[in-house]
Amino acid sequence: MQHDPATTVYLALGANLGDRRATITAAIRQLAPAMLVEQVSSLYETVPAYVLDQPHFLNAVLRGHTALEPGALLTHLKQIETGLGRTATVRFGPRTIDIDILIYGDRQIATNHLTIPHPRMIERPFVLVPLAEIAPDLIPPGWRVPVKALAAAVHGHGDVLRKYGGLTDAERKD
Ligand code: PH2
Ligand code: MG
Ligand code: MG
Repeated sequence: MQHDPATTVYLALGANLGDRRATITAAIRQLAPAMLVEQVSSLYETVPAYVLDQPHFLNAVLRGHTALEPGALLTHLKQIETGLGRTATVRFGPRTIDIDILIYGDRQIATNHLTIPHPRMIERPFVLVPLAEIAPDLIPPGWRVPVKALAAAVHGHGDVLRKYGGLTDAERKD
């Protein structure tokens, strides 16, 4: 049997400083060649969670395939964040770009610096709504219900304000 070394992963992207759309687009392009991006959700304007006194976010979720192990993927994502001007600020505070691993295949991981599936995605409308757009029937490892069930519960909450189209062809170009 042929062995496929690539694992399906879901990433969440968020930005609330600078040109949010340009930064998210740049981040997605920089995932290659380490990750093949298969589908990107629409971009959503969202109300900030946890730290309320900060600008609105633009959020998206994508599905990709990678041969990188979780730790190496995390390092790659941190390098992209740094290259796009991310600097250390307060936890949950404003940032030019945030790229989080939501799901890594069927793996459940809990180490000091990485917990997968993402432990707070379950409570985040700004993750659940875009994720349900591209993977409504997905049941994340350890969950009992599909993403769309939880997205439906938070939808209309008012926290996910507006939906923009996905990336244009020009934004996608290599
Ligand atoms: N990210 C945070 C904290 N709060 N709120 C929204 N709406 N979107 C985010 O991506 C976000 C947030 C820390 O990662
Ligand atoms: Mg985050
Ligand atoms: Mg992060």
